[in-house]
Amino acid sequence: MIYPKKEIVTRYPGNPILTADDMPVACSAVFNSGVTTYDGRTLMVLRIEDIDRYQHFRVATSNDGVHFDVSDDPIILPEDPEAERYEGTIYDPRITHIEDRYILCYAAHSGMGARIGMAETRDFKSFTRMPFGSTVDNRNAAIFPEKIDGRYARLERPLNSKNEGDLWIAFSPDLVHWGDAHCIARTRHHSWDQWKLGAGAVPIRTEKGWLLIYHGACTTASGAIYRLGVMLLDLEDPKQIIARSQSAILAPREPYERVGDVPNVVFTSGAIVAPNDTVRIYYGAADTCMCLATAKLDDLVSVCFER
Ligand code: BMA
Repeated sequence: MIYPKKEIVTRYPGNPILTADDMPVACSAVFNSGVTTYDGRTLMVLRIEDIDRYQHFRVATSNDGVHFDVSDDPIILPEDPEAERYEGTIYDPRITHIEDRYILCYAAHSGMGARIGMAETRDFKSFTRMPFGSTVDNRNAAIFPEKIDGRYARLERPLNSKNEGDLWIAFSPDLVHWGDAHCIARTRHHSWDQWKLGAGAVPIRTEKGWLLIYHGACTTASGAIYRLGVMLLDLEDPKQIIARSQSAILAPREPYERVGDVPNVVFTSGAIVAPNDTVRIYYGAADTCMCLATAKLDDLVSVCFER
C-alpha cells in the first residue's frame, strides 16, 4: 500500500528532552517513562537504567511539559521480601490518575519472567504496594482513568507461546482481582505491528471513543523495529475496537531513535492532552533517552479511520 506523505506527529525540535546526562546519578539511559498531571504540573516517573543495568524509578516535574526537574531521590517502594522476589528489575512505568489516587503499573521482571507490578500514591513521595496484577509473561499494563460500567479496566500484553504478543483487556472490581480477559487487537501479518503490540499511553477519553496510542513491533534481519500507532476503543465497551490506524504515526527516523542501547525503537508510556487539544506524546527513543512529540487530538482520532 502507498500512503500519501502526511505526518500528523511533530517531533519537538529540542529532542531528546532528557538524557543520562540530566540525571543526578551515574546511569546509562533514561527512557520509557510514565507521565501524568499532578498539582498543575507535568510529572514523569522516569525509567532509569543504572550503569550496572539495575533499573529504578525517579520523579521529574515540569511547568511547561518540556523542561523537567529531576528529583534527587529515587522512588522507594516499601520493603517486602516476598514482592522483591519478583523484582529483579522493574521497568516501563505507567501512571493512571483515577478517583483520588495515582496507580503505578510497571513490569516486574525476575528469572521467573515479567509480571504486572502495581503501587499507589497520592503525593509521589510515599508509595504503597498493591498486589501484583498478574502471574508471569504479562506486562504493558495501562489502567483506564475511570471505571467502566462499575469496574476498573486495564490493557495488558501477555506473551503467547510463540513469543508474540497481542493486546488484551481485563476488568476488576477492586484493582486487586483481575479477570474477564479478552484479546482485543491482534498482530497483523506483514505489518509494522506484525510481532507484538501493547499499550502505550493510558487511554484518553474523546467524543469518538477511548484513544489508545500503542506500540507495535516487527522483526527484521537485524532485530526489531518499534513504532507507534493509534486505535479507538468503544467508550462503554472498550473491548470493542472502533477503528485502528493502518499506518504507524511515529517510526524511528531521527538519529536519537535509530542509535542507542536498542536501535530503532520509539516506545511510549504516557501522553498528556495540553491546551488547544494538542496531545503531548512522551516517548523513549532507542532505549536510551526521553523525547517529546505533539499531535492534534482530532488528527489522532481521524487517522484511526484512514485506509
Ligand atoms: C520491550 C520493552 C520496552 C523496550 C523494547 C525495546 O519489550 O521492554 O521497554 O523499549 O522492548 O527494547
